[in-house]
Amino acid sequence: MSALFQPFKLKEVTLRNRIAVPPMCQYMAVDGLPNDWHLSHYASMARGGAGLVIVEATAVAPEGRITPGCTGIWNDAQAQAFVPVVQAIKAAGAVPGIQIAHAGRKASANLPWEGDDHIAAGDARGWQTIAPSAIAYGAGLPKQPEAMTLDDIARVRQNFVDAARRASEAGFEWLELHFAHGYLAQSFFSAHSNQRDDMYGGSLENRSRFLLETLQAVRAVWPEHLPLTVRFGVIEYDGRDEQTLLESIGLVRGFKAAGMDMISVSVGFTIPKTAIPWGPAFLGPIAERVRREADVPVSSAWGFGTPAIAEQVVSDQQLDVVMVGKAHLSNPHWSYFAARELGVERASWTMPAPYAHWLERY
Ligand code: FNR
Ligand code: 531
Repeated sequence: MSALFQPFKLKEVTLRNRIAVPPMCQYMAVDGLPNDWHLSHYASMARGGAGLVIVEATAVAPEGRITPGCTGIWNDAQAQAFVPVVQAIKAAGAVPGIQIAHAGRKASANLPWEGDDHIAAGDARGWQTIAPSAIAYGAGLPKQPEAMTLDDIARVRQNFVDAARRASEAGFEWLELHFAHGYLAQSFFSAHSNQRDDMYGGSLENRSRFLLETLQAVRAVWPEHLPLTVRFGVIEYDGRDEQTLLESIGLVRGFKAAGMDMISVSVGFTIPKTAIPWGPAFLGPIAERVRREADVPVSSAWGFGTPAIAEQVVSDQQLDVVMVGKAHLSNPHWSYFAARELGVERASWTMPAPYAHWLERY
């Protein structure tokens, strides 16, 4: 029996298998509005058999986009434009998820294929960024952010709440808060980027405050019967890994106590110069430790996109759900071919009859 192709129930939602398409920016939106690109992109991976399809980092406010091409859900027109995407994912048998985000000091960047750096000051395409402290990310993103006032913090927290309500109204059934990858929430947690001297900076409790307050506020509006998850960088590979992991696992326990249903374990990416041990499934053991020590269901990503590896990490109970990203860009039907490669006796189970009938015979 394949562990990867067993259903997974979280709250009142059941995934048909343990394969998730993680959020992957498409940079194809105008004014934050999803369009036919997003519709065909997300529908194709749902059609390919994934259990869960999570829509890319979608900004809760205009200045929270990474690039001018990022999606947003800061207004009702954007939420309405996501409805066909939600319906297409569901029609293909997958669960529609969305990640809501604020890019903080990593915002106002060029599209990756246009040069991965900040849009030059004075260029009308860009905007002033905000962050816990006026400390630039560095590398290709030199522009210094403005340190957020307490009013800014309250406003952005409310932006997350309003975005969650719009996501629910659009029909999404799985919500992921983007608290990872050096964006705003992660940058509150890390002392590399947060050097505030008020209640949101300094101690571990203060550096955790924005994340916990935002999770609690979103939990209050996100339907109780639907999964509320967090993607969080639990390690930075900056030479202080054990300390960061202990602090992070403590915060994950706090997320669970505040109503989080599952954690997506990732890397902090807070500063440019780190020693990330890139390689197949390198986060597996880290995710397993978080799963065990915080006693919470986990997913993770980075190099799990080989059927045998994906099967192994679920079978070994390192992960509950495997996120397969880039492999889905080259093959939206990745899940179907994984089923066949793993000899899942019901390969057609992951592919509807119009395709399966012929694929299984000729
Ligand atoms: C990403 N990733 C990412 N992560 C996230 O939390 N929100 C996002 O919107 C994006 N956007 C994004 C765009 C592109 C083009 C890539 C390649 C990646 C990270 C992604 O979800 C995943 O963690 C990584 O791609 C690693 O998984 P794979 O690709 O090794 O399976
Ligand atoms: C992070 C990434 C780093 C290195 C290789 C692949 C992916 N992602 C983070 C994404 C944006 C694109 C780069 C987000 O979290 C929005």
